Amino acid sequence: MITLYSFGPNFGLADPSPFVLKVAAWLRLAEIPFSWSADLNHLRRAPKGKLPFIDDNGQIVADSWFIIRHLQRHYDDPLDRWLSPEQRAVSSLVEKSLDENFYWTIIHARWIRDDTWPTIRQAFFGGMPWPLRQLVPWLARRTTRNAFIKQGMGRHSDEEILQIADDTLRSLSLLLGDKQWIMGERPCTLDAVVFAFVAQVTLIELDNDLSRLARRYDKLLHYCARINSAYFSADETAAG
Ligand SMILES: N[C@@H](CCC(=O)N[C@@H](CS)C(=O)NCC(=O)O)C(=O)O
Repeated sequence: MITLYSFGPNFGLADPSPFVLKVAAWLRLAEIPFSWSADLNHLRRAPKGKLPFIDDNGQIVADSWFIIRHLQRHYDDPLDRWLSPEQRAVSSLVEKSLDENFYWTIIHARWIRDDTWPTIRQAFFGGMPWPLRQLVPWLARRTTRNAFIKQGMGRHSDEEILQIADDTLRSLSLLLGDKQWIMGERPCTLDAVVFAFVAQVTLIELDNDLSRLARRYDKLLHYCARINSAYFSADETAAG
């Protein structure tokens, strides 16, 4: 049995991390059973200091990219077997674009902008006892802001960051077109990836410039809503 170590449901999604949601969506699309183990404290024992990681019958694998490559190897590549080499190449590059670039536009909307930060702070740290409730979010936000600046996204204005997000969303919407799945009639790894990232800005119960922009892409919005309701139960997406 596979255990997926996660943060836990929040804001109407099974997980507020696109990386955790990517692995969960991949397992659901591949029809491989798994159990969730949701706890913020998993970060302390995470092999790479980040979530997700999995335990696959005693084998620990960390990082969504390595987890999916592990699952592809061990479960006979159930989602991408039918893809052409060109489709695999596109899938690989789009995943990297979302992991390494679009992700930071989500960080900007949640952790950097002052409008959404109080909601994030309350959701992630509100249950901590005083004075940790004051100190930990302040430190976490400072660490995130430093990483955001060092990564490079933090050098752009708010408008430029939205422009970058808009370009990605427009490209994804064009890639999807009127198809049911990104590569045609069957789901593949790229569907898990696109769902995981786009749901974080369309289905998420947060209202900010990025979510308002993303919801204008109604094909992407409906695609995410369809996958979310077909593959995740209401119990899984309800914050405990
Ligand atoms: N490359 C990693 C990224 C994972 C990642 O950044 N996870 C974030 C949540 S979205 C995390 O665990 N952050 C906690 C921290 O950095 O302390 C993957 O693909 O799994």
